[in-house]
Amino acid sequence: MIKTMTIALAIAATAAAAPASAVAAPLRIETPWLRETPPAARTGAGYALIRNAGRREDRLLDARSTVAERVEVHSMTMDGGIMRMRPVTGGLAVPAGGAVALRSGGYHLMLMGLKRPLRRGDVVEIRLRFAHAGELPVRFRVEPIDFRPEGGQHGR
Ligand SMILES: [Cu+2]
Repeated sequence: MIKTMTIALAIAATAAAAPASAVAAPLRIETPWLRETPPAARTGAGYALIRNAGRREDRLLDARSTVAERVEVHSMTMDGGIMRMRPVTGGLAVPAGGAVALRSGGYHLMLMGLKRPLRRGDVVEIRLRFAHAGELPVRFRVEPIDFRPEGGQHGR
């Protein structure tokens, strides 16, 4: 019993030190990070890899955080040689047994109306709301502009 408690405390301490991933089975949010911003920036961007080990599709409906007036889910596409961002309508699909990447140049979280700059090393909670998994608080760490997640699976 005491041994079990020790292990639980050790896991809790590790989780507090490094916001590596968040799990709400069957979803797993890997390497959630925010891009650091210049002091006067009014917008910020967030990235992560969202895995779905389940047998049915889920959808990221929306998100919110206390650091911004609102958080939107955006797509980025090339349109006649111009990069365009648009809010994703109807939710972003996370396929059954698959994953969706929020990454530079693709889908991302857009923090609109930033209330303070995002500084390297800060940890910011963003609550992601999914159609099936519900609302999931995720700790995003602020990283330098040229940050690439380990493995590069969603930072390319
Ligand atoms: Cu955007």
